[in-house]
Order: sequence, then C-alpha cells, then structure tokens
Amino acid sequence: MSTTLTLVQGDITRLRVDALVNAANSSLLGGGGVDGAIHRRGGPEILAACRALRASRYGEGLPTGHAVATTAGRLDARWVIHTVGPVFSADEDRSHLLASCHREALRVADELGARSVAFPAISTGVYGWPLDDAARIAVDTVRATSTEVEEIIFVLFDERAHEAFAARVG
Ligand code: AR6
Repeated sequence: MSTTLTLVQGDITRLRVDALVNAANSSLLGGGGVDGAIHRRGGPEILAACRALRASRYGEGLPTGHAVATTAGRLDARWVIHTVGPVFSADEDRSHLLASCHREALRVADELGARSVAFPAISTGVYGWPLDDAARIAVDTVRATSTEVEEIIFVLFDERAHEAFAARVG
C-alpha cells in the first residue's frame, strides 16, 4: 500500500482524520501552540487521559522523540498521538530526535490501525527549529518510514511554513 503525502495550510484541530499528532512537551499536561489548541478544542478528556499516562507508564514524563496515543476527545479524530520534539540547538545536532518523533508517531498510528494522520511542523514554534531544516527532516523521515498509514497530511499554520514544506515535497 502506498502512502500519499499532502500539505494543508491551517489549523490542525479542524481536520477530520483518524489521528492528529500533537507537538507536546514531556509533561504531557499541555502548553501553548498546537498543544494548547488541541487541548482547548479537544476538551478535558484529553488532559484526563494524559494525566492517567503520567500516573502509570510515564511517571517521569514522555521522553523526547517518543510518542503515545490518547483519545481525541471532542476533536474530529479518533486519537491524538502526542510526541515531544527536541528543542533546537545550534551546538548539538538533535535531528535524530526530530526524525524519531515522526517515525514513532507512525509506529503508534500503525498499532492503532489509523489510516490518515495529520502532523504539525513539530519543534518549529516554541522549540525554535528552523523551518527549512525541520521540513527536510519531517518529509524525508515519513517518506523513508514503512507504514500502513495511507494518508499523511502536514498541516502548516502559516504561509512561511507551508512554503518550506512545499519546497521539500517538490
Ligand atoms: N495548527 C497547526 N499548526 C500550529 C497550530 C495549529 N493550531 N498552532 C501553532 N502551530 P509549537 P514546538 C504551528 O510551538 O515548537 C508547546 O507549548 C506553529 O506555527 O506548537 O514543538 C508545547 O507544550 C509551529 O510552526 O510546538 C511544548 O512546550 C508549529 O505548529 C512546546 O510548545 C509548532 O509550534 C513545543 O514546541
């Protein structure tokens, strides 16, 4: 089965897909950016599920580069897959962690049986990753990952991000 790769400009919380990927932090307890938007629109069920994860498997938090799923609450999706992107560093190459977020999110999607998955531009907001480089890592990683997911949609919040991803997708 081949996977299609699509770009959309807009708000990821408006999408109707099987799974939305959240650019979370390791606390799993919410934040700003995409994370804030997902919790606001998805409602308290998502936070309750995240708290349950913190009380069980992820007592120390979700490590950078890992992914875990919860309900999508009131969103038009079945699941939210939370992943923690790396904070950009000019001194240390953390690209493998950003790649890992994309691979792990698709692995979790496969476990769930999700066929359509929407990704935001992980790490390119608060975590400061330069857009062109993040687009390269995100697009190349999902293309190189073997998955049962049929449709991968990158949802870019603004035109600049959309252009960066479009340049990479070609
Ligand atoms: N839909 C799609 N993309 C969005 C949306 C949205 N509703 N809102 C923002 N973006 P960020 P990070 C874009 O900061 O860099 C949070 O506080 C945004 O323009 O959400 O991985 C977490 O709790 C940017 O291109 O995530 C963490 O503490 C991209 O999404 C921290 O931020 C990612 O920006 C994670 O930082």
